[in-house]
Amino acid sequence: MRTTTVGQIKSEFMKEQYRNQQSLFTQSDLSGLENLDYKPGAAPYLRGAYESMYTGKPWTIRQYTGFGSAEETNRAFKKSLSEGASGLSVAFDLPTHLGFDSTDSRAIAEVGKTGVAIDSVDDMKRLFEGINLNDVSVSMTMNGAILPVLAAFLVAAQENGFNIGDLKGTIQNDILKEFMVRNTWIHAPTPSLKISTDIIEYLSHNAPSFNSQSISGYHFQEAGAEPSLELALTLANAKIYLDNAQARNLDLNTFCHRLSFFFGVGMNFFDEIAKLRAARVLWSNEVIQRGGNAKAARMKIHCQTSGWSLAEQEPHNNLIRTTIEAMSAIFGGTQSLHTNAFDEALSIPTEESARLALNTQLILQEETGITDIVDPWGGSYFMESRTQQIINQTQQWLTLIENNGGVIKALESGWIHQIIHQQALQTQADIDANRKPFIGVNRYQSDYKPTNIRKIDNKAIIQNQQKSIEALKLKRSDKHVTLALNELTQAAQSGTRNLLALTMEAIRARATIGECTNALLKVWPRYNPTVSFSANQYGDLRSNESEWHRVKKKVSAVRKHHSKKPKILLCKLGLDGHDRGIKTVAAGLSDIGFDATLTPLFLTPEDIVELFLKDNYCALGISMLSGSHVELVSKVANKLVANASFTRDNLPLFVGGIIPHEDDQLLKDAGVKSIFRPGTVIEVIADQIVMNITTLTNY
Ligand code: SCA
Ligand code: 5AD
Repeated sequence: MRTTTVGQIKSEFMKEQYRNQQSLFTQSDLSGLENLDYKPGAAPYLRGAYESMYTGKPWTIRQYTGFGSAEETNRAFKKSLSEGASGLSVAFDLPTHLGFDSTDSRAIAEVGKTGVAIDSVDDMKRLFEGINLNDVSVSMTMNGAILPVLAAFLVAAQENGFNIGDLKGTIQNDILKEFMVRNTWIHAPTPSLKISTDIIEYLSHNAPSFNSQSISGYHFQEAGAEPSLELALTLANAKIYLDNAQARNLDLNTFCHRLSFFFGVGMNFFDEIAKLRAARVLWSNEVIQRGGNAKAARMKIHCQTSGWSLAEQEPHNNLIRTTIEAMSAIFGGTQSLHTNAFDEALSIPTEESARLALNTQLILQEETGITDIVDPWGGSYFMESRTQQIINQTQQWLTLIENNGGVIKALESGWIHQIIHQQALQTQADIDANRKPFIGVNRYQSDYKPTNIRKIDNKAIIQNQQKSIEALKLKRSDKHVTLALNELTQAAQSGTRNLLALTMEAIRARATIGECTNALLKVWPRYNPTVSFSANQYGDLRSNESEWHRVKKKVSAVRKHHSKKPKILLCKLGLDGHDRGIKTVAAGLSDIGFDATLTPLFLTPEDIVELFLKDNYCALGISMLSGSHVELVSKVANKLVANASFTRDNLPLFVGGIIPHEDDQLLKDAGVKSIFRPGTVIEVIADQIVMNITTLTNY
């Protein structure tokens, strides 16, 4: 088999087209296009999943929401529904994603921060209290701790009087992209895939109206992938899920119409529309080729506007970006949509920013007339030919993935990580070099700063969760719980029984999310792969710029002085796995002259301090997007000051990520020297580090 190294991939694959090469399209551009004669609602669905599209039913307004306790998020859900949302979408906190109870020492800093804390079926009942699950469909973004969380949802619904056969909703259940980009896995890929198929099997038999997967491209886009790579990876993963379900003798025409899709929609206005049209064609062809019927072959899509396209600088500009991205999703024929809040790069949304985000959709849906026309771009010389180009480009990517051994091998070899990372580096270099315009970031800057940012103080939440877990444990039969958990462990060992059905029994007996996870961890321990970055690409893309060279020389002076490159340790801290930023920083710092080491994910402050002290590092860089920077970074700083020859003043500690300005002083008091927010170019980061390590630490 011929494998292609990342470096061998032709540059036209890697390069985004910020501007289209051809500026006028005519009838001749339509010649030879295959899919133009089909109506919307008919395979291959290029023109839409349904015949009447939004004239029959507008897309579902489904805003991703979750923070703090189940009660607080329940209030936010009801507010969203009363303000015009038509579906719900749950954001869980990181401990829940990774199967830790809120009382676990590894969870504490992050409980309720970027999503809602759920420890048990009782929390889940509080989350949906007063919400009619026969009317409102609920999407849950859950992949790692999917068994106990989905089990808690189903049991809570049953105990609240709903029949699970009537429930409508979606569970993300897309574990492959977790290993590729999103990073909230628990077990290794093979057992994780077994769990995923168990869920498809259980839901298709018992909850036939529930979408058993939301196969995601969105996270590839957020990690750096361009539209056709996003689409190719999504389809490659989807084919594995089909293979696995079919290998278990599930009938394609019974389960396949409940596999749904999820794409990111960025600022590449036309391509994003074309991508959704292309996606439906490619999926339809795949399913029909496997013997599926037209219903099975209909791709249904949820979209979320892009987080990466939004800026911390002049955040109100983000309202405009999000509106434009939402229009692409709608013109592309999405079934359901989340529009990001404008304060995205600062924190999770406030009540005000959440309402504006929702109103963006209401205005598009009710004021513009966009919903009156089915596939308004149909027949456009440009759009139809662009759709075909994206189909072709995606097929080329799929072939490339096959040439690299298929998606699982390409994942294991690191090839997929490299490809996405390299596209991210390309885009970041183009933003940093002002080749890709980013208003307020690399041109037309201003000093405007918003004041109102949501902050989660989780002390009270942790106490409440603790009390709820104690109350749960008091009223349950421990014997019954132990039996159910043992049965779960045995079933994981034997591999022959459906794990969702068994987890539901453990959850019904009042086992917690953490206890169910631990029962599985006995057989399938936590997976912990290394994280890598690509050297030389980012630097090559910046090599024409004087500022890059000026700072590179400064780093080089440090190297000469010490006869070796300055060594920097870079890490994520805690349970947050969003690593596009830190990988870009690692690549950039490495190219500008540092000896950069990137740690594995999910390290505790103790782990980081141990690693840092083990070697002769001159600086420690921590990337934080989880809102727990004050607690966790302070812990690292305290431990370094306590254990080593550092004082707060000479601690070579640097933090990057989503950090509200009001926290700057707290971090600086702890010993942090510089804080880098999204949009900071590498040479500024490198310059600050060099300045600090040479003047403060006499490195
Ligand atoms: C709709 N229907 C129509 C119709 N339009 N029937 C006839 N004519 C039309 N024009 C019918 C459908 O067939 C369906 O009925 C019902 O109306 C509901 O429509 P739908 O299109 O299925 O819409 P919805 O129920 O909203 O489902 C959408 C979708 C689902 C299928 C995409 O999977 C979904 O809601 N996904 C959301 C995923 C999500 O929120 N993810 C958030 C990720 P039947 O069902 O009877 O056919 S957030 C994330 O991951 C990022 C952050 C992070 O943490 O990383
Ligand atoms: N509430 C609302 N939106 C959220 N996002 C992440 N967590 C939340 C939350 N708790 C959105 C942001 C982010 C994307 C992954 O999802 O837009 O970029």
